[in-house]
Amino acid sequence: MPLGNLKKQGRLLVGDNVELKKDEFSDNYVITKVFGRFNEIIRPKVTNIDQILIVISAVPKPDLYLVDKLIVNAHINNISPVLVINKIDLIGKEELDEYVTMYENVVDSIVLTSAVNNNVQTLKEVLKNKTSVFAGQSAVGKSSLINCISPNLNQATNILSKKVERGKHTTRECTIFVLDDNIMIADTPGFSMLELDVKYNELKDYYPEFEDAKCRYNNCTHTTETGCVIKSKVNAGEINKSRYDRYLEIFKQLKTKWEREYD
Ligand SMILES: Nc1nc2c(ncn2[C@@H]2O[C@H](COP(=O)(O)OP(=O)(O)OP(=O)(O)O)[C@@H](O)[C@H]2O)c(=O)[nH]1
Ligand SMILES: [Mg+2]
Ligand SMILES: [Zn+2]
Repeated sequence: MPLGNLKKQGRLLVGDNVELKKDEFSDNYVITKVFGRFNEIIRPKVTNIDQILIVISAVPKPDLYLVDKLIVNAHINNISPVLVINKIDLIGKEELDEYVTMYENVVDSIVLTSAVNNNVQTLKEVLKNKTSVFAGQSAVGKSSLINCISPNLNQATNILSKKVERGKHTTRECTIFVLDDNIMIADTPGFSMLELDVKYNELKDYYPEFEDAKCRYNNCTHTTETGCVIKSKVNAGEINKSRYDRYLEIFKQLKTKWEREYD
């Protein structure tokens, strides 16, 4: 069956491991088997991924709700989340420090890059011997970074729309590249919406900074309960307040959705 049809039916995803057989009568190969998947995510739509590279940049301004949701999604699917702060040639020190402190204890690593200055050495190290996927808003520089890592790929890139400082959705489909040093990396179209597939009272399980909290109630959601250790830690400045405020908002949205669907 042609590749396109298998993809449309959802029977084949970018990242799938397959068995190929050479066609007897032509130079074509046919897929005879799709092997089992160890994980599968919907946004970006990929499978068998070791790490997700969440890319943010100075412009367009990061949507930190999207970043937090991508991290939750990574943890749900046992994928290691890495934050890539790109366009560091444009970012002020204060803003950079803010992102680093906000996420240093939340993601597995933070990598600073600049595609215009060809500053991708650390990123290359992080990619070695792994299958990775880029995720993030349009125009943060995902395809530009891939081009720096492997210039002969020459992925299309495009400038920001000046008026609204929004990307132009240049990359249209997800493509995986096999590079030297055992690097497999998928470039993906930028996106700004992500729906989490998690029950509101389980959201807390995917926040590393909430781990081992000894709140008064065992099943404390760290929202309105009395005797909540997490709230005290936020007030004491031990947990990042803006991450916590976004947690409360995402919790509220998930709860409203749940009540609409199940109550
Ligand atoms: N100053 C600066 N500009 C960059 C950097 N990286 C990328 N850009 C520019 O940002 C714009 C968008 O880059 P792309 O690589 O197309 O962004 P993308 O994330 O692939 O966007 P989509 O494919 O739409 O999701 C281009 O004009 C790039 O030249 C960087 O490190 N510094
Ligand atoms: Mg792109
Ligand atoms: Zn609590």
